[in-house]
Amino acid sequence: MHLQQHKDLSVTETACRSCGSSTLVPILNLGRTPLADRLVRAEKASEPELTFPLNVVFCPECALVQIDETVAPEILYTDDYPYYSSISPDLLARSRENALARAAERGLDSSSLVIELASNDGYLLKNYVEQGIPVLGIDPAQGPAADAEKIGVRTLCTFFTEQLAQEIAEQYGQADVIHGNNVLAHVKDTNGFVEGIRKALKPDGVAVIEMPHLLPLVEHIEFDTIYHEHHCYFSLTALDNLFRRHGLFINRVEQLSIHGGSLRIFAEPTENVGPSVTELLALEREVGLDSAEYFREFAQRVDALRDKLMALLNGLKAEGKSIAAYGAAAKGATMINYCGIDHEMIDFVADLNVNKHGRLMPGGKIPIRSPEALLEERPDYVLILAWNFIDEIAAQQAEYLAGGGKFIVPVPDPKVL
Ligand code: DWN
Repeated sequence: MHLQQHKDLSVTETACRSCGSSTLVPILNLGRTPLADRLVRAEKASEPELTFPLNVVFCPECALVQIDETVAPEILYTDDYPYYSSISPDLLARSRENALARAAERGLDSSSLVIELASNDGYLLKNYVEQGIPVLGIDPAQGPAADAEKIGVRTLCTFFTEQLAQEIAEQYGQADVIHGNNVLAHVKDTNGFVEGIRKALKPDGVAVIEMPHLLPLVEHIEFDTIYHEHHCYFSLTALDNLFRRHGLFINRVEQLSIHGGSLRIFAEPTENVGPSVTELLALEREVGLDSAEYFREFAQRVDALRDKLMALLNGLKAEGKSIAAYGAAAKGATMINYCGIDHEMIDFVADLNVNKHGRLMPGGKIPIRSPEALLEERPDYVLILAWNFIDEIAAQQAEYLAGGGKFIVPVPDPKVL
């Protein structure tokens, strides 16, 4: 991969992260933005933040959509990286279903091994531990990894690499099942990561990998899911090209509603491609997801969403209405910073994750508080930045809504619910 080194905090890629082609087509430029999960300490509110270009490009050779700036992982995933998977009961339930289904399908037992890449706080692997199935979690975030160990999920607190895969295979044996949810997009060395999956997997094993799906991202204008942690934005077409390059075949795919629309792919060392894959590949070809033309109007649709949201929010402020937000999500940082929303517009952001309380949203510097603040302050409106959890949040905030409060959802079409 040809890199143009500048500074020591990020590099600009001049070649595709998957196939190495240098013919990259720009499709969306979100400008220079702060790091989405680098929440600002209140005492540093007046200090300038690190910002980096957020520029989305398309590779016509292998159909991969990607950003062309790679920020050093040590900068992205600081020791107080705030993301904990177990915050969402819905996500926990889906993860349990996933684990139980894999254990049953594969006949896993005490002689098996299940590995999860980006195992976070043990939210998924704990379901295998309960059944006496050996597990190994891998996650570089110290906080979540420590929480995983507390519930009996053996965890290596480090980044998964091709080299580590080799060491794991020698020390623990190869895995029957390898999970990896919302991690593939995050890795700097995309090819090395997939090659590592193949090396860590038994010849008759299966890699069950989840990632947001590019099709709903474009169809529903989910541009806020674009931030520096996410190097890639995957279509099944691009995934198929990537995995085949490493001797792994996507034989099955499930389409999930989580995170605004995701894929769960089942990749194996032997080719046995089923109809779920051939049908979705055909749909993506029919839509044109493998051509730059498909993305031609995406940038204009993003700007139209921004303009409509800002007209709505500015109108409410002009009427003297108070506005808060819910979900100090990484996607929320992209949303507020691309739209120019800050603490003048939004009084605070409510969030269940206590690790985020007292911090400020990157860029907009909006204070993050507990959800109880919605009942304490009773803002007239709440902008739902974590719109992907709208049902859970509405159920949780029933009292606020019953008292006359109103939600605003920004995606796919900004509106008051
Ligand atoms: O890829 C990633 C996705 C999976 O998670 C990571 N790079 C970072 C993170 O992105 P995100 O922060 O946009 O994801 P979430 O999970 O959509 O963020 C939801 C936010 O909302 C969290 O801060 C937790 C919070 N939350 C809440 O306050 N009440 C979530 C739920 C479900 C709730 O009921």
